[in-house]
Amino acid sequence: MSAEIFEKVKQIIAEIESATPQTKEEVEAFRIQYLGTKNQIKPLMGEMRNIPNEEKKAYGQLVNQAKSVAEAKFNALKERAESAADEATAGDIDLTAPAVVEELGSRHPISVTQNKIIDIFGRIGFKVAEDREIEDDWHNFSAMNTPEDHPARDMQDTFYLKDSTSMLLRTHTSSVQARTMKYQKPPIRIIAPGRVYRNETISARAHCQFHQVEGLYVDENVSFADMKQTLLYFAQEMYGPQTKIRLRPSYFPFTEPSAEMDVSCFICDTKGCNVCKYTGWVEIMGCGMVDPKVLENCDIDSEKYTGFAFGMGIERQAMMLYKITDIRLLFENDVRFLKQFTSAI
Ligand code: 2U9
Repeated sequence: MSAEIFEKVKQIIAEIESATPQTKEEVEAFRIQYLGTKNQIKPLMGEMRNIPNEEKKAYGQLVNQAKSVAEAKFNALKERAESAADEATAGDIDLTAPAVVEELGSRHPISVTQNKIIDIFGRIGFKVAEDREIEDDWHNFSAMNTPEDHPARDMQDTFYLKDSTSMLLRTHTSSVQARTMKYQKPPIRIIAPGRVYRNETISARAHCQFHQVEGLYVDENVSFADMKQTLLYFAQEMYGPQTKIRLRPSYFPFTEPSAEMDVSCFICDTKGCNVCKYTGWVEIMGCGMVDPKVLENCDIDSEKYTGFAFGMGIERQAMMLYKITDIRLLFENDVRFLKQFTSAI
């Protein structure tokens, strides 16, 4: 009786070894038959009760052998099927096809221009100062000697925070410099780049948000001549070594005397073109000697110290450098526009 049962297990092992399932369906049928929940090997263990004690060990080993032969065969079949599938798809790959090129991003022209300005002033010792965009009225206007009834303070011109008459979106980065003067003592040599906000109607030439770089140099004996030479250096680094500058008298509440600075037109070299509107000159910034009242407002002794300051719109510089005719292009983030600018800085 037990010999018959032994024979049955050996037969099943032989069947497993000689099985040659080919298709996916045949391999699955093999798995169900020998390894599934109702497989043919399981009931063989139940036969153990009919095996004499001295043969039980050998019988158990034989049934386990059947199980491991089935598992090994199934694993081999599975591996063969997987590599066959790989080979099938390998045939679909066109090794001569060009590689997919990952698109590289590019720096925004405002960042490129801002970095260029920071770099130029950095070379003559100006450090970058940054601070908050939501400011209080004092640092944005009062410290800067802007009278209570100045139009810039009007709701029409400045974005105030909801339900506030004193918190606002800064209208210039001068507030950064007011903070620096209040909390650090001279010598101060900084440039303040950053985003500013003004309640303006959006057009090709103006936007309600734009970027500025302002500069400030405060020390003993700082003169108008120092300012002129510093700004000439900047103009020639930015627009080419042949660039000439021209200062025209102007007015700002925070500087006295004040001036507007033009550079000789880098398109036509002062011969006259539509960029300089046939004047030969292009305005690039405002500047002046820091008004003594601004120094005093920020607890700096105006008898001992003097300073010069300047301010420029980065969009204006970028538009001139890259011949961009509509400021709105700088805020739309259209990749077809942005892709045209590549720079290492
Ligand atoms: C302090 C004292 C004085 C910064 C200055 C200008 C002149 C100026 C405009 C240029 C175009 C603003 O972006 S724009 O619209 N700026 O003309 N800005 S002097 O004067 C300061 C700054 C800080 C403490």
